[in-house]
Amino acid sequence: MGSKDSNRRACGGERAPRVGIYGVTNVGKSSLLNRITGQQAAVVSPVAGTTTDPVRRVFEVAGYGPVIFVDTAGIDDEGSEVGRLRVAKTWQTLSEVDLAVVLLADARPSGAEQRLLDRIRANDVPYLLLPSRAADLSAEEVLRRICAAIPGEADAMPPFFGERAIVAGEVILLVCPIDAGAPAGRLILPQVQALRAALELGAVAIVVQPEQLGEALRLHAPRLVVTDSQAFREVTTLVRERCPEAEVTSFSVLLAEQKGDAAVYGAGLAAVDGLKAGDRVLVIENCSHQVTCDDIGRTKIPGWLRAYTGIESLEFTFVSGRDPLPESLSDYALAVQCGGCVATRRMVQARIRAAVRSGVPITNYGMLIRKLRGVSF
Ligand SMILES: Nc1nc2c(ncn2[C@@H]2O[C@H](COP(=O)(O)OP(=O)(O)OP(=O)(O)O)[C@@H](O)[C@H]2O)c(=O)[nH]1
Ligand SMILES: [Mg+2]
Repeated sequence: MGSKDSNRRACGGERAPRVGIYGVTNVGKSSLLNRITGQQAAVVSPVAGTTTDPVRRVFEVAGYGPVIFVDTAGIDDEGSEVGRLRVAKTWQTLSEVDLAVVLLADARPSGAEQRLLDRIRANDVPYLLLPSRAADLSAEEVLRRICAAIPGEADAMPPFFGERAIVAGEVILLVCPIDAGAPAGRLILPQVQALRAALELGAVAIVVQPEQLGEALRLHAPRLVVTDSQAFREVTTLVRERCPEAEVTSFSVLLAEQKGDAAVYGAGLAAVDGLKAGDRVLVIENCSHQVTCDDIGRTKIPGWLRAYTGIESLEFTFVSGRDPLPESLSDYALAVQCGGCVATRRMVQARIRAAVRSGVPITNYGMLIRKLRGVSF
């Protein structure tokens, strides 16, 4: 377990891996969760279909760190409409988990279990098979096997500043507006992640609001300027004028590179110029927050897209948090994915794959805003 621990520390360690528990109804999924956490986390009963919504429980594994376990509804619970809804919730969790623990009822997988394994493989989720009820394994042994099977995040997650070889002592300037959209009393996650990554590189991190950028550029010659997407135009203009050798990017573009797929997003961006009257645009956000009047995904992006294309009749659909993407994805002319700061890379990648499979061009908030707000690179 030690090497995984150092892997997770290397990437910041703030994200606990998620482990889903899957199998047919009554196979002992909830009992296993309770046994390994030593808690009554999930309801257990002999009635098939006891677990309905996924149950998530954080558990600190000795010598490893926190793991989020996700207990799910049995995948064969399809005899009723409500059962089918339960199973659909189980399938959704496949885009969030880093490891699937599959409890097999018998030595050989049944038809339903085989379909489960096919789904897991189709979602590229690593999995661990455990024998029926895992009753002859101690909780410690089950945890040991699970932790050994969780892929190291550092292996999968590129560094926050990507391929930029930033040298200790170089200045990274972060532009963080404290406006009506900023949460009270704290920075948002991408800003914290950028600060942390800059410190790890030994860079000199300077943080300003857009109004103080001119003063900061008078005092420092940054190698990299990272701005909130909304201030892209002003920040780029000023940096080009005062410090032309500095690269300007945004938190959302860095996240697009780290968790998304810059090439797919770049190709998706081209679809903006082909949008037509009545086209449908899907806006995908991974966090869930109260919608405000100047909400970036709900208000600003639709407004900027309508203004840029001159097409008032664009129709927008919004997906937030862990909600599933619409069934009829191919009805959309464009999908726009947020940076995914609170999402796992796997979750963002799953959504990109779904769009690509349906032939829907997909791009990212930051890259789209950079285009719509008239900054050419
Ligand atoms: N003897 C024995 N019984 C078990 C074991 N694990 C679970 N059971 C029993 O099997 C029944 C179902 O257990 P659950 O943990 O609720 O099964 P589940 O897979 O979560 O079921 P659903 O939520 O309905 O999909 C309960 O009566 C448990 O007491 C085990 O290891 N040994
Ligand atoms: Mg259960």
